[in-house]
Amino acid sequence: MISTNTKALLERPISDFIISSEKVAHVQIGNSAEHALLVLTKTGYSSIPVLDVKYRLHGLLGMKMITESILGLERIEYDKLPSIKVDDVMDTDVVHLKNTDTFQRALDLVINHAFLCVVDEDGTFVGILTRRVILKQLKKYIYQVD
Ligand code: 2BA
Repeated sequence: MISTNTKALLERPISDFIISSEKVAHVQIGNSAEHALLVLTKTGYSSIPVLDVKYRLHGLLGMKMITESILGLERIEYDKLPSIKVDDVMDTDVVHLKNTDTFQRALDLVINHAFLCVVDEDGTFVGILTRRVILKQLKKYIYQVD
């Protein structure tokens, strides 16, 4: 039996918890793997969104995808980095949230994803929801009800 308080938390809109797009490190379609490697290294994030000029979400890019793309038989072929495009190596099968989704859907999804991209009704990227933010809200809730 779900209490009224829990129900209220699960039904809260995720829009309250989004890290807005201007604060999110990203790369753009057409960028080289060399540029993406720089962004990932400088920001310290293991995976970031890939957007187009209109801020539409196309995929996710992680360090592993770049490394795999330059892995030769006997060495890492760094010289290939400038000619590889992020479009060729990104993961396009991205589970994402709509800005109208609830905390409950986000909670279900952050079990398997460290963060989720959030898009509006036009498919424009509005930001991300991280596992950290969800856990902080859960912690706040647990201490309140105890
Ligand atoms: P990761 O980069 O693997 O980071 C895992 C956790 O490590 C983060 O969890 C955060 O607690 C910490 N962390 C890593 N890099 C950090 C940094 N530069 N500054 C502060 N803390 C850092 P979450 O905060 O839950 O983030 C989950 C994932 O969301 C991150 O995984 C990253 O892929 C993505 N992410 C978070 N904030 C981002 C941002 N502003 N731009 C792009 N991607 C972001």
